[in-house]
Amino acid sequence: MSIVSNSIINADAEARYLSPGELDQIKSFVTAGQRRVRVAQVLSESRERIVKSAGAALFQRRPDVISPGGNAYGEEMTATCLRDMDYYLRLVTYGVVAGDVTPIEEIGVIGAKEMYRALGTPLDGMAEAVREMKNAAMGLLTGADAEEAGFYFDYIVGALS
Ligand SMILES: CCC1=C(C)/C(=C/C2=NC(=C\c3[nH]c(/C=C4\NC(=O)[C@H](C)[C@H]4CC)c(C)c3CCC(=O)O)/C(CCC(=O)O)=C2C)NC1=O
Repeated sequence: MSIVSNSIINADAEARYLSPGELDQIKSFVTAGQRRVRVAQVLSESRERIVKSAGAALFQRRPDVISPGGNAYGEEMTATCLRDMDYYLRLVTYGVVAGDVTPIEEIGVIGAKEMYRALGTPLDGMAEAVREMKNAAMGLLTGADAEEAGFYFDYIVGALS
């Protein structure tokens, strides 16, 4: 949930106006808005490139996942693996725009480890995939933009580890 809706829910629960502290936080959120939208645009527009190059890097580093017996072995499974990478990149853009990890947490983190364990998908491979997407994204962003996006990639890596 964004800082705006969160502050409103908290304030309204006590039937009060937004506090000066809450308004300050909302002010920084709004001030950084253009940057966040720019970052989300770059990532969305470059999604194919990011997933493709990160996938290649992952399979080079972890040939076992696409080898016989590997979870992503075979054309269909490899495509599903790349699809999952695209899912997490999409969630990064949600986090960037919201300025908050909650959408990522709700859509792609809660229950994810259990799900991947049940599927036999190696969690360290999944985390490595997100790390490789971060690397690819860092090549397209600089300074505060890179830092902003990096935070959400790191959050997912941490959550899947
Ligand atoms: C947006 C929220 C969301 C997520 C996160 C999600 C993940 C997700 N990944 C799945 C499968 C899968 N995920 C992978 C991924 C990989 N295997 C590896 O070895 C690699 C490390 C990795 C790629 C980096 C693979 C290969 C499968 C298919 C496994 C199977 O069917 O046996 C499945 C099982 C159903 C299906 O095949 O679609 C789900 C639900 N679905 C969602 O809706």
